[in-house]
Amino acid sequence: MKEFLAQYMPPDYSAHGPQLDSLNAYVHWLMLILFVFWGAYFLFVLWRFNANRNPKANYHGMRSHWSTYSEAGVAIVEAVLLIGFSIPAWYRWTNRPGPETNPLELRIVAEQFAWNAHYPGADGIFGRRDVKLVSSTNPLGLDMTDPHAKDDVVALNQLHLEVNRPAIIHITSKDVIHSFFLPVMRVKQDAIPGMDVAIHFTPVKATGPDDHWEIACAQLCGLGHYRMRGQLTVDTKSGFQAWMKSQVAQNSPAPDTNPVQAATTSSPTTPHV
Ligand SMILES: [Cu+2]
Repeated sequence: MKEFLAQYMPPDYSAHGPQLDSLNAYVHWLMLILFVFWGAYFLFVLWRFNANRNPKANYHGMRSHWSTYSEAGVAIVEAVLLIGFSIPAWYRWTNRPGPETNPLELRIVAEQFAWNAHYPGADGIFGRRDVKLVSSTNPLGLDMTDPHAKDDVVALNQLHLEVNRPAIIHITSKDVIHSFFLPVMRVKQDAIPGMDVAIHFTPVKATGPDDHWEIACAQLCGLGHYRMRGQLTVDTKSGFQAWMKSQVAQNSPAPDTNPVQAATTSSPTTPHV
């Protein structure tokens, strides 16, 4: 089943991805079994309680305790699903990688219709942000008088991560609800204004020259939703550092350009690579 479904899925390059694909296969098996069982039961009932076979209504109904036992069985199965599967999965989901794994921590701030990636820079501390400072050239309202902000890197529609290094991404939005979706990482999380939702995952493959990995918006967020796309690049350690350096060098855009508009009003036929 997993192999069958994989034909219709994007490739999977994250550490937790195979588990998620296995769960997807189990759910499909379960649904297939339920479909066959309930379909057969439906046909049985049509035949068994046909009006020709039962010309007179039965006023007593079922007298066995079969339904009580089956309901207890359903309750036990649900308890196993909750205690045995959901709670451990929830623990893994909420348990962020510790400092000993040297995670790469960054923010993604969604807006109509772009993704802003905010890296804390060499000091590892995010600069202060103030909504009053938000402008076309400062989409995150970064306060440049804050010493922690000086080395921060803000990238538009570009997300660079490091291979085999856990990433912790704090997801939020400036305007409406968006959904941050990295198909090849098996990651999807709503970006909600006023909330900071941290997700974590580990990319296990660096982007090759022929790979085009997308950041998609998976929530209908307005007329420009279809063009709210970015590019995910997973670098090697040295490649990531080189990219960081290049971003620090060009961190101050010219005041008369609006990077969001420039990137998001490009023709829809432009290949997003
Ligand atoms: Cu969106």
